[in-house]
Amino acid sequence: MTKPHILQVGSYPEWDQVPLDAAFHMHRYFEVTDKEKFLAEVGPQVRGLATRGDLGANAAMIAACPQLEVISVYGVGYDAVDIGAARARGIRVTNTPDVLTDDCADLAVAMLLALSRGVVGAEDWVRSGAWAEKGGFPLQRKVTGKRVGILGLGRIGAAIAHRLQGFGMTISYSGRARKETPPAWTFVSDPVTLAGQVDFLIVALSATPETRHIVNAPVLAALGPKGILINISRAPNVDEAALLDALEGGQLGGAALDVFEGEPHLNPRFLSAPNVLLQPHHASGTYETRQAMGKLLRDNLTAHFSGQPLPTPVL
Ligand code: 8YV
Repeated sequence: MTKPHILQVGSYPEWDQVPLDAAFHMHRYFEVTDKEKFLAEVGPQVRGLATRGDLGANAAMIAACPQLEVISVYGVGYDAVDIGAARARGIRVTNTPDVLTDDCADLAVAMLLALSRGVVGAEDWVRSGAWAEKGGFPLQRKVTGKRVGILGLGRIGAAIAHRLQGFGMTISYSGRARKETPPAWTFVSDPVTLAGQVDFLIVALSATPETRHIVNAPVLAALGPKGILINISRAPNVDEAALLDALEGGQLGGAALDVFEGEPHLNPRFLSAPNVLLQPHHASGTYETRQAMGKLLRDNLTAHFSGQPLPTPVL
């Protein structure tokens, strides 16, 4: 049987590329220079598209593939896929939820602890000789028993909250609706009110047009000069200009960020902003999780082309 033609938008580790090449005719979009010409040549035979959460599939790419049946996303966030264009043509869309929930929650907690306790600065304090020269590292901020607000209590947000409950923290959350939660967790309908009640605000929302800049100047002002923002969702959920203004002006205590507008080319103001922890969009970046994501990416494609139910459908 002819192997289905798949447009591969971005690179995958070798352990995914080998089985993909064995099962499908992979057209490596990311390797060509003239992408428009490449799409015109291979698009008509493409039946599937393999992409990543950070890369997605825009309307032009989808339109260039008139036989496209399925888009498989390596990642839980499918905001970079033009869902409207896919829906209009009845194209299936899948992602890789659940297998990365723990890693994303673990990194959110690690970022909160690292920033609040100054772990990166303390490492530099030792390495630079400042400890011997200047004495003890400056005092930092306690985490246990503090108040945390989760913006978006989905799978990842809830996993973060369960972890932080272990630190004796008071848990509040905001989102479209109240959720079934442990009784001690408090639902707050408005992000500004939530931010005003917490020491740490963690953004774990899926990115949609409705959530764009949901963390804006009023939310940051409510979080305040001792408040810490943590974003492991998507950059557009945060108004970066307002965030940088608040950090530089001392109106926000600090920020730990795994995602950035224009990543990997982030706004250079972040490099000199006070009390920020910068991470390279690696919340799902462990061997175990990325191997599970790759298998789920392949399983969705294999299921589609063998007429089986999709393991993790979005659309
Ligand atoms: C990316 C992510 O997919 O799961 C997501 O939505 O953002 C990440 O896991 C990752 O960058 C893989 O390329």
